[in-house]
Amino acid sequence: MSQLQQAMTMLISTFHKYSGKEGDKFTLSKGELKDLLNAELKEMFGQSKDQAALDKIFKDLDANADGSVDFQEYVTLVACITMLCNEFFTKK
Ligand SMILES: [Ca+2]
Repeated sequence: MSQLQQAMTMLISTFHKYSGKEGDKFTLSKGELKDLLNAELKEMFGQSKDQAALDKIFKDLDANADGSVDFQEYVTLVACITMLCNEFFTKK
């Protein structure tokens, strides 16, 4: 597999590692999102002990406001972070 294909596979498997913990297997609950952010993205979000901050992130991500973060909403988050990283590395 190419590096990009590996990255896509990792993106998918990371989502399912957390989405399968409780409730709907194919969406992230607020608790699952918190675990994912703390374990996988803590350099970007900090260790989020602040419930209000987590509530806001969750609300912003839950674009269709159904109370869970689905795969599309998760990929949007990762894509946004990736774009910010790219801007950081290409800034002159
Ligand atoms: Ca949703």
